[in-house]
Amino acid sequence: GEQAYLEMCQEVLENGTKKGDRTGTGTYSSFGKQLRFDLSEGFPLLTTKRVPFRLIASELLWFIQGDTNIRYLLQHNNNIWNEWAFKQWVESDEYDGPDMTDFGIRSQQDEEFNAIYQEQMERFKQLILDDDRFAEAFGDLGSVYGKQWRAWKTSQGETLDQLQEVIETIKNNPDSRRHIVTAWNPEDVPSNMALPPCHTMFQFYVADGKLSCQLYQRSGDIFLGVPFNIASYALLTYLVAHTCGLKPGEFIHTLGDAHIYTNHTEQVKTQLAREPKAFPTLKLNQEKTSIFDFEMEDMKIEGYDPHPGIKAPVAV
Ligand code: THF
Repeated sequence: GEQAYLEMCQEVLENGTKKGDRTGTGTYSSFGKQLRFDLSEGFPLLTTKRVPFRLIASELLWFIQGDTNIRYLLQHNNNIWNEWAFKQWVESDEYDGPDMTDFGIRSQQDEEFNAIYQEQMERFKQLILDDDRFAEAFGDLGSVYGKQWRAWKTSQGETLDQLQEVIETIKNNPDSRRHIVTAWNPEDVPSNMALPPCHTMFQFYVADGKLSCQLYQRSGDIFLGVPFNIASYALLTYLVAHTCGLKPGEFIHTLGDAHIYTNHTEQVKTQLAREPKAFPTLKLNQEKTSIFDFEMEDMKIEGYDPHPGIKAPVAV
């Protein structure tokens, strides 16, 4: 449960190696961690800080629908993928605004630059929402999750719907040991995508009428990303179980490079000083029978009483 998450935070802060990273921020990092959540004990939305379920649900629906364009996210007032699309724009020939080199790190260190960056980001978001051609050119993140889950490109030039197929096999051959969806496509890494997938593959497992899921995440941003990732895969497991007439079992989260960004240290300490509460429950619209028909209003969190949110900058 949540205690295991907090222990992992503590452990990485105390014993993690100080490591540089792609984003230039710096991290404390450990390799090979695992968390387990019993989904029958509630929905694992962390309580030691508020985690916005709305953003997790709209991001997951975006993946499930096979969408890779941030326009859908912006229409749902979800800004968590903006920076990666923005980067494609400011690095293109079409961009005519002020210099945005290393905007991620500079916006955190230089207030004057941050104001200019925010202005360009607002302009970017409006264009994505209002201009079809612009959205097509710069809103698409390429071969990210939605693409690999729903329309994996084969060498024959056809597409494979991994999510649909895994659901069919769970229904027809539950004992199979091949209930796998992979997002890691070596052919597409690194040139065809905004960011190579962090959630490289997941496997389902059926026993005693319950569906479990294990995720292998190659890289995990413990403070900002991991609470999202836990809730996201828990929600996916609930939705697939619902579609297959099974009860949700366990979610097992296996992490490769598990890291805390050095500029999240104070936030993590604040969180560690808090007492976890009971997990909330997830209510799904029982009238919908397929994961592919779910919309935002079909998923509700009840009994969520977290400690306040804790703000932190995201490394780009
Ligand atoms: N890159 C990094 N550095 N960390 C990540 O967690 C991450 N993701 C996705 C892709 N690249 C990543 C994007 N997911 C937030 C949460 C998840 C994200 C990105 C950002 C975030 O900032 N959450 C805030 C709330 C934001 C808001 O309210 O708009 C939070 O406080 O939780 C790993 O999947």
